[in-house]
Amino acid sequence: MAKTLNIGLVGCGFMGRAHANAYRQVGPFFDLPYRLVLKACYGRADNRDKLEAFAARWGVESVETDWRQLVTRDDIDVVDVCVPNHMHHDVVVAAAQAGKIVLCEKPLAMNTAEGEAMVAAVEKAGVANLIWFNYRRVPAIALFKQIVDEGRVGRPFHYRAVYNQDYTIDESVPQGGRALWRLDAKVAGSGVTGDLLAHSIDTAEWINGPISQVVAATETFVKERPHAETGEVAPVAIDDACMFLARFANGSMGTFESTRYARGRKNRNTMEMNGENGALCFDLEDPHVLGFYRYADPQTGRKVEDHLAGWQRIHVTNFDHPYMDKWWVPGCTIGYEHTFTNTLADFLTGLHDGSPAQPNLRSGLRTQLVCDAVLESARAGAWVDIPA
Ligand code: SOE
Repeated sequence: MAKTLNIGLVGCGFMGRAHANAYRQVGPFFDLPYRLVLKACYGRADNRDKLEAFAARWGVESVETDWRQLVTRDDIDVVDVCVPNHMHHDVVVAAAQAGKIVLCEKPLAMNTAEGEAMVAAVEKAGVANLIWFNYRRVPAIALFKQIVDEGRVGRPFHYRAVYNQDYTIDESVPQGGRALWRLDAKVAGSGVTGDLLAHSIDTAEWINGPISQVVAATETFVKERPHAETGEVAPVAIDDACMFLARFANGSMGTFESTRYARGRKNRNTMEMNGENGALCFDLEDPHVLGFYRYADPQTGRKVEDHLAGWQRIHVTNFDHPYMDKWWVPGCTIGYEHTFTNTLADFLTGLHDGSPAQPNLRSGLRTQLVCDAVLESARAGAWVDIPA
Protein backbone atom coordinates (compact mmCIF):
# COMPACT_ATOMS: atom_id res chain seq x y z
CA MET A 1 0.00 0.00 0.00
CA ALA A 2 1.23 3.49 -0.82
CA LYS A 3 2.79 5.30 2.13
CA THR A 4 1.26 8.68 2.92
CA LEU A 5 3.56 11.70 2.92
CA ASN A 6 2.11 14.85 4.46
CA ILE A 7 3.45 18.01 2.87
CA GLY A 8 3.92 21.36 4.61
CA LEU A 9 4.39 24.19 2.12
CA VAL A 10 6.24 27.15 3.58
CA GLY A 11 5.29 29.92 1.16
CA CYS A 12 2.37 30.45 -1.18
CA GLY A 13 3.57 32.86 -3.85
CA PHE A 14 4.65 32.08 -7.42
CA MET A 15 6.82 29.13 -6.36
CA GLY A 16 4.23 27.93 -3.84
CA ARG A 17 1.82 27.58 -6.76
CA ALA A 18 4.38 25.81 -8.94
CA HIS A 19 5.14 23.32 -6.15
CA ALA A 20 1.50 22.82 -5.10
CA ASN A 21 0.67 21.99 -8.71
CA ALA A 22 3.51 19.43 -8.77
CA TYR A 23 2.18 17.69 -5.63
CA ARG A 24 -1.25 17.51 -7.26
CA GLN A 25 0.00 16.26 -10.64
CA VAL A 26 2.73 13.81 -9.74
CA GLY A 27 0.51 10.99 -8.44
CA PRO A 28 -1.75 10.57 -11.47
CA PHE A 29 1.09 10.80 -14.02
CA PHE A 30 3.91 8.83 -12.38
CA ASP A 31 3.82 5.41 -10.69
CA LEU A 32 4.95 6.24 -7.19
CA PRO A 33 4.74 4.36 -3.91
CA TYR A 34 3.52 7.48 -2.09
CA ARG A 35 0.20 9.17 -1.54
CA LEU A 36 0.81 12.91 -1.15
CA VAL A 37 -1.37 15.03 1.09
CA LEU A 38 -1.11 18.82 1.10
CA LYS A 39 -1.48 19.05 4.87
CA ALA A 40 -0.59 22.65 5.68
CA CYS A 41 0.69 25.84 4.15
CA TYR A 42 2.31 28.87 5.71
CA GLY A 43 1.74 32.50 4.79
CA ARG A 44 2.09 35.83 6.57
CA ALA A 45 -0.53 36.75 9.17
CA ASP A 46 -1.02 40.16 7.53
CA ASN A 47 -2.03 38.38 4.33
CA ARG A 48 -4.35 35.75 5.75
CA ASP A 49 -6.98 36.16 3.04
CA LYS A 50 -4.45 35.26 0.37
CA LEU A 51 -3.23 32.31 2.43
CA GLU A 52 -6.73 30.93 2.90
CA ALA A 53 -7.57 31.45 -0.77
CA PHE A 54 -4.37 29.58 -1.69
CA ALA A 55 -5.27 26.69 0.63
CA ALA A 56 -8.81 26.48 -0.78
CA ARG A 57 -7.63 26.62 -4.40
CA TRP A 58 -4.98 23.92 -4.03
CA GLY A 59 -6.79 21.74 -1.52
CA VAL A 60 -4.42 22.31 1.40
CA GLU A 61 -6.02 21.02 4.60
CA SER A 62 -4.86 23.72 7.04
CA VAL A 63 -3.02 27.03 7.27
CA GLU A 64 -0.34 28.37 9.59
CA THR A 65 0.86 31.94 10.03
CA ASP A 66 3.86 30.87 12.10
CA TRP A 67 6.26 28.76 10.03
CA ARG A 68 7.92 27.38 13.20
CA GLN A 69 4.58 25.92 14.16
CA LEU A 70 4.27 24.27 10.76
CA VAL A 71 7.74 22.70 10.67
CA THR A 72 7.38 21.13 14.10
CA ARG A 73 3.91 19.66 13.58
CA ASP A 74 3.85 15.89 14.13
CA ASP A 75 1.61 15.37 11.13
CA ILE A 76 4.08 16.93 8.67
CA ASP A 77 6.64 14.66 6.91
CA VAL A 78 7.99 16.99 4.23
CA VAL A 79 8.79 20.69 4.60
CA ASP A 80 8.93 22.47 1.25
CA VAL A 81 10.53 25.91 1.43
CA CYS A 82 9.32 28.44 -1.12
CA VAL A 83 9.47 31.68 0.86
CA PRO A 84 11.91 34.47 -0.13
CA ASN A 85 15.62 33.68 0.11
CA HIS A 86 16.36 35.42 3.43
CA MET A 87 14.14 32.88 5.22
CA HIS A 88 15.61 29.73 3.64
CA HIS A 89 18.31 29.24 6.25
CA ASP A 90 16.13 29.41 9.34
CA VAL A 91 13.31 27.30 7.91
CA VAL A 92 15.61 24.59 6.51
CA VAL A 93 17.64 24.31 9.73
CA ALA A 94 14.50 24.12 11.89
CA ALA A 95 12.89 21.57 9.57
CA ALA A 96 16.02 19.39 9.58
CA GLN A 97 16.22 19.58 13.37
CA ALA A 98 12.60 18.46 13.51
CA GLY A 99 13.56 15.44 11.37
CA LYS A 100 11.56 16.46 8.30
CA ILE A 101 12.38 15.72 4.69
CA VAL A 102 13.48 19.09 3.25
CA LEU A 103 12.86 20.52 -0.19
CA CYS A 104 14.11 24.06 -0.82
CA GLU A 105 13.63 26.56 -3.65
CA LYS A 106 16.72 27.99 -5.32
CA PRO A 107 19.03 29.73 -4.64
CA LEU A 108 19.94 27.77 -1.56
CA ALA A 109 20.76 30.73 0.65
CA MET A 110 21.78 34.36 0.92
CA ASN A 111 25.45 33.34 0.82
CA THR A 112 27.82 30.39 1.14
CA ALA A 113 28.16 30.63 4.94
CA GLU A 114 24.40 30.24 5.38
CA GLY A 115 24.35 27.44 2.84
CA GLU A 116 27.07 25.55 4.72
CA ALA A 117 25.02 25.68 7.92
CA MET A 118 21.94 24.42 6.06
CA VAL A 119 23.83 21.49 4.53
CA ALA A 120 25.36 20.67 7.92
CA ALA A 121 21.86 20.64 9.45
CA VAL A 122 20.29 18.26 6.89
CA GLU A 123 23.33 15.99 6.87
CA LYS A 124 23.52 15.86 10.68
CA ALA A 125 19.81 15.04 10.85
CA GLY A 126 20.21 12.49 8.04
CA VAL A 127 17.08 13.74 6.28
CA ALA A 128 16.46 13.41 2.54
CA ASN A 129 16.72 16.77 0.80
CA LEU A 130 16.48 18.45 -2.58
CA ILE A 131 16.92 21.90 -4.12
CA TRP A 132 14.43 22.79 -6.86
CA PHE A 133 16.67 23.53 -9.84
CA ASN A 134 13.72 22.62 -12.02
CA TYR A 135 15.34 23.30 -15.40
CA ARG A 136 17.35 20.09 -15.12
CA ARG A 137 14.00 18.39 -15.70
CA VAL A 138 13.11 20.15 -18.94
CA PRO A 139 13.10 17.09 -21.24
CA ALA A 140 15.24 18.83 -23.89
CA ILE A 141 17.83 19.89 -21.27
CA ALA A 142 17.89 16.35 -19.83
CA LEU A 143 18.41 15.08 -23.38
CA PHE A 144 21.22 17.66 -23.84
CA LYS A 145 22.98 16.09 -20.84
CA GLN A 146 22.28 12.54 -22.06
CA ILE A 147 23.87 13.28 -25.46
CA VAL A 148 26.95 14.82 -23.80
CA ASP A 149 27.24 11.78 -21.51
CA GLU A 150 26.98 9.48 -24.52
CA GLY A 151 30.16 11.11 -25.80
CA ARG A 152 28.53 12.52 -28.92
CA VAL A 153 29.87 16.04 -28.39
CA GLY A 154 33.36 14.78 -27.66
CA ARG A 155 36.03 16.97 -26.18
CA PRO A 156 34.24 20.16 -25.10
CA PHE A 157 35.66 23.54 -26.08
CA HIS A 158 32.92 26.05 -25.29
CA TYR A 159 29.87 26.34 -23.04
CA ARG A 160 27.68 29.43 -23.45
CA ALA A 161 24.75 30.36 -21.23
CA VAL A 162 22.37 33.32 -21.33
CA TYR A 163 19.48 33.98 -18.96
CA ASN A 164 17.69 37.25 -19.67
CA GLN A 165 14.51 39.01 -18.60
CA ASP A 166 13.25 42.61 -18.94
CA TYR A 167 10.82 43.33 -16.12
CA THR A 168 12.85 45.85 -14.12
CA ILE A 169 13.78 48.38 -16.83
CA ASP A 170 11.21 50.97 -15.70
CA GLU A 171 12.68 53.19 -12.97
CA SER A 172 9.32 53.36 -11.21
CA VAL A 173 9.34 49.62 -10.47
CA PRO A 174 9.68 49.52 -6.68
CA GLN A 175 12.05 47.30 -4.77
CA GLY A 176 10.89 45.01 -2.01
CA GLY A 177 7.45 43.90 -1.01
CA ARG A 178 5.65 40.70 -1.85
CA ALA A 179 5.98 40.63 -5.61
CA LEU A 180 9.29 42.44 -5.96
CA TRP A 181 11.43 41.08 -3.13
CA ARG A 182 13.88 39.83 -5.78
CA LEU A 183 15.01 43.47 -6.16
CA ASP A 184 15.74 43.89 -2.45
CA ALA A 185 19.27 42.72 -1.55
CA LYS A 186 18.33 42.23 2.11
CA VAL A 187 15.72 39.67 1.08
CA ALA A 188 17.18 38.19 -2.12
CA GLY A 189 20.91 38.21 -1.28
CA SER A 190 21.84 39.22 -4.81
CA GLY A 191 20.19 40.15 -8.09
CA VAL A 192 20.43 38.21 -11.33
CA THR A 193 23.42 36.24 -10.07
CA GLY A 194 21.50 34.36 -7.38
CA ASP A 195 18.16 34.44 -9.13
CA LEU A 196 18.95 33.58 -12.75
CA LEU A 197 22.62 32.70 -13.11
CA ALA A 198 22.20 30.17 -10.29
CA HIS A 199 20.03 28.20 -12.75
CA SER A 200 22.62 28.56 -15.53
CA ILE A 201 25.48 27.55 -13.24
CA ASP A 202 23.62 24.53 -11.88
CA THR A 203 22.83 23.33 -15.41
CA ALA A 204 26.35 24.07 -16.67
CA GLU A 205 28.13 22.16 -13.92
CA TRP A 206 25.64 19.30 -14.22
CA ILE A 207 26.36 19.00 -17.95
CA ASN A 208 29.99 20.11 -18.25
CA GLY A 209 31.50 19.50 -14.82
CA PRO A 210 32.97 21.91 -12.29
CA ILE A 211 33.88 25.52 -13.01
CA SER A 212 37.37 26.20 -11.73
CA GLN A 213 37.80 29.98 -12.28
CA VAL A 214 35.61 32.98 -13.01
CA VAL A 215 36.03 36.64 -13.85
CA ALA A 216 32.91 38.78 -13.72
CA ALA A 217 31.42 42.23 -14.21
CA THR A 218 28.10 43.41 -12.77
CA GLU A 219 26.03 46.56 -13.23
CA THR A 220 23.14 48.20 -11.43
CA PHE A 221 21.45 50.43 -14.00
CA VAL A 222 18.83 52.04 -11.77
CA LYS A 223 20.61 53.29 -8.68
CA GLU A 224 17.65 54.14 -6.45
CA ARG A 225 14.12 52.81 -6.18
CA PRO A 226 11.19 53.36 -3.82
CA HIS A 227 10.42 50.52 -1.45
CA ALA A 228 7.08 48.90 -2.29
CA GLU A 229 5.87 48.85 1.32
CA THR A 230 7.42 51.94 2.92
CA GLY A 231 7.70 54.18 -0.15
CA GLU A 232 11.16 55.16 1.06
CA VAL A 233 13.61 55.77 -1.80
CA ALA A 234 16.79 53.82 -1.15
CA PRO A 235 19.90 52.76 -3.09
CA VAL A 236 19.50 49.56 -5.08
CA ALA A 237 22.02 47.00 -3.84
CA ILE A 238 21.39 44.13 -6.23
CA ASP A 239 23.14 43.36 -9.52
CA ASP A 240 20.78 44.16 -12.42
CA ALA A 241 23.12 42.49 -14.88
CA CYS A 242 26.05 40.14 -14.58
CA MET A 243 28.41 38.68 -17.13
CA PHE A 244 31.23 36.32 -16.44
CA LEU A 245 33.87 34.24 -18.15
CA ALA A 246 34.60 30.80 -16.78
CA ARG A 247 37.15 28.06 -17.09
CA PHE A 248 35.89 24.55 -16.52
CA ALA A 249 38.04 21.87 -14.89
CA ASN A 250 37.79 19.82 -18.13
CA GLY A 251 39.68 22.54 -20.01
CA SER A 252 36.72 24.13 -21.80
CA MET A 253 35.79 27.81 -21.59
CA GLY A 254 32.44 29.32 -20.67
CA THR A 255 30.60 32.59 -21.05
CA PHE A 256 27.57 33.46 -18.92
CA GLU A 257 25.28 36.47 -19.28
CA SER A 258 22.24 37.52 -17.31
CA THR A 259 20.24 40.72 -17.11
CA ARG A 260 16.75 41.96 -16.28
CA TYR A 261 17.22 44.73 -18.86
CA ALA A 262 17.09 42.71 -22.08
CA ARG A 263 14.08 44.45 -23.64
CA GLY A 264 11.86 41.83 -25.25
CA ARG A 265 13.23 38.88 -23.29
CA LYS A 266 10.82 37.61 -20.66
CA ASN A 267 12.48 34.43 -19.45
CA ARG A 268 15.09 33.52 -22.05
CA ASN A 269 17.28 30.74 -20.76
CA THR A 270 19.68 29.40 -23.37
CA MET A 271 22.73 27.18 -23.45
CA GLU A 272 25.07 25.96 -26.15
CA MET A 273 28.01 23.61 -26.08
CA ASN A 274 30.57 23.13 -28.85
CA GLY A 275 32.79 20.08 -28.88
CA GLU A 276 35.11 18.23 -31.19
CA ASN A 277 32.46 15.78 -32.50
CA GLY A 278 29.36 17.91 -32.29
CA ALA A 279 27.39 20.72 -30.70
CA LEU A 280 24.12 21.20 -28.82
CA CYS A 281 21.90 24.20 -28.24
CA PHE A 282 18.72 24.90 -26.28
CA ASP A 283 16.43 27.92 -25.87
CA LEU A 284 13.64 27.97 -23.28
CA GLU A 285 11.59 30.16 -25.63
CA ASP A 286 11.43 27.06 -27.84
CA PRO A 287 11.35 24.51 -25.01
CA HIS A 288 10.54 21.32 -26.92
CA VAL A 289 13.42 21.65 -29.30
CA LEU A 290 17.01 20.55 -28.88
CA GLY A 291 19.50 21.56 -31.55
CA PHE A 292 22.16 18.95 -32.33
CA TYR A 293 25.00 19.34 -34.79
CA ARG A 294 26.61 16.01 -35.54
CA TYR A 295 30.13 16.34 -36.91
CA ALA A 296 31.63 12.90 -36.33
CA ASP A 297 30.58 9.54 -34.93
CA PRO A 298 32.23 9.15 -31.51
CA GLN A 299 32.75 5.37 -31.98
CA THR A 300 34.18 5.23 -35.50
CA GLY A 301 35.47 8.80 -35.76
CA ARG A 302 33.82 8.87 -39.21
CA LYS A 303 32.70 12.36 -40.26
CA VAL A 304 29.16 13.10 -41.38
CA GLU A 305 29.23 13.56 -45.15
CA ASP A 306 29.74 17.21 -45.82
CA HIS A 307 26.60 17.69 -47.91
CA LEU A 308 24.49 16.26 -45.03
CA ALA A 309 26.09 18.21 -42.20
CA GLY A 310 23.81 20.66 -40.46
CA TRP A 311 21.81 21.37 -37.31
CA GLN A 312 19.22 18.76 -36.46
CA ARG A 313 16.07 20.08 -34.76
CA ILE A 314 14.96 17.35 -32.35
CA HIS A 315 11.36 17.75 -31.21
CA VAL A 316 11.72 16.31 -27.72
CA THR A 317 8.32 14.62 -27.35
CA ASN A 318 8.99 10.97 -28.18
CA PHE A 319 8.44 8.19 -25.64
CA ASP A 320 12.22 7.59 -25.58
CA HIS A 321 12.92 11.18 -24.59
CA PRO A 322 13.41 11.98 -20.89
CA TYR A 323 10.11 12.08 -18.94
CA MET A 324 7.95 12.09 -22.09
CA ASP A 325 6.60 8.55 -21.67
CA LYS A 326 4.88 9.82 -18.49
CA TRP A 327 2.87 12.52 -20.24
CA TRP A 328 1.11 12.46 -23.61
CA VAL A 329 1.75 10.90 -27.00
CA PRO A 330 4.64 11.88 -29.34
CA GLY A 331 4.23 15.37 -30.73
CA CYS A 332 2.18 16.62 -27.77
CA THR A 333 4.10 19.10 -25.70
CA ILE A 334 4.45 19.83 -21.99
CA GLY A 335 5.29 23.13 -20.25
CA TYR A 336 7.06 25.01 -17.47
CA GLU A 337 4.97 23.50 -14.67
CA HIS A 338 5.83 19.94 -15.71
CA THR A 339 9.51 20.54 -14.89
CA PHE A 340 8.53 20.78 -11.21
CA THR A 341 6.44 17.62 -11.43
CA ASN A 342 9.31 15.75 -13.12
CA THR A 343 11.65 16.96 -10.36
CA LEU A 344 9.31 15.77 -7.65
CA ALA A 345 8.84 12.39 -9.34
CA ASP A 346 12.61 11.82 -9.43
CA PHE A 347 12.92 12.86 -5.81
CA LEU A 348 10.16 10.52 -4.62
CA THR A 349 11.49 7.62 -6.69
CA GLY A 350 14.94 8.14 -5.14
CA LEU A 351 13.45 8.45 -1.69
CA HIS A 352 11.77 5.08 -2.08
CA ASP A 353 14.75 3.32 -3.68
CA GLY A 354 17.31 4.79 -1.28
CA SER A 355 19.13 6.46 -4.20
CA PRO A 356 18.71 10.19 -3.52
CA ALA A 357 17.94 12.37 -6.52
CA GLN A 358 20.14 15.32 -7.40
CA PRO A 359 20.50 18.20 -6.93
CA ASN A 360 20.46 17.94 -3.16
CA LEU A 361 21.28 20.82 -0.80
CA ARG A 362 25.00 20.03 -0.99
CA SER A 363 24.81 20.46 -4.75
CA GLY A 364 22.91 23.73 -4.16
CA LEU A 365 25.76 24.82 -1.91
CA ARG A 366 28.20 24.23 -4.75
CA THR A 367 26.16 26.57 -6.99
CA GLN A 368 26.02 29.10 -4.16
CA LEU A 369 29.82 28.96 -3.92
CA VAL A 370 30.17 29.70 -7.64
CA CYS A 371 27.64 32.58 -7.37
CA ASP A 372 29.59 34.06 -4.47
CA ALA A 373 32.85 33.72 -6.42
CA VAL A 374 31.24 35.52 -9.37
CA LEU A 375 30.14 38.42 -7.14
CA GLU A 376 33.53 38.53 -5.43
CA SER A 377 35.26 38.65 -8.82
CA ALA A 378 33.02 41.53 -9.94
CA ARG A 379 33.90 43.46 -6.78
CA ALA A 380 37.62 42.75 -7.08
CA GLY A 381 37.85 43.02 -10.88
CA ALA A 382 39.97 39.89 -10.97
CA TRP A 383 39.84 36.16 -11.66
CA VAL A 384 38.71 34.11 -8.68
CA ASP A 385 39.59 30.43 -8.22
CA ILE A 386 36.83 28.05 -7.19
CA PRO A 387 37.82 25.07 -5.09
CA ALA A 388 36.87 21.67 -6.56
C1 SOE B 1 12.54 35.42 -11.68
O1 SOE B 1 11.68 36.25 -12.37
C2 SOE B 1 12.12 33.96 -11.78
O2 SOE B 1 10.84 33.82 -11.24
C3 SOE B 1 13.11 33.07 -11.04
O3 SOE B 1 13.15 33.34 -9.67
C4 SOE B 1 12.77 31.63 -11.30
O4 SOE B 1 13.69 30.77 -10.66
C5 SOE B 1 12.80 31.43 -12.81
O5 SOE B 1 12.63 30.12 -13.15
C6 SOE B 1 11.77 32.30 -13.48
O6 SOE B 1 12.08 33.62 -13.16
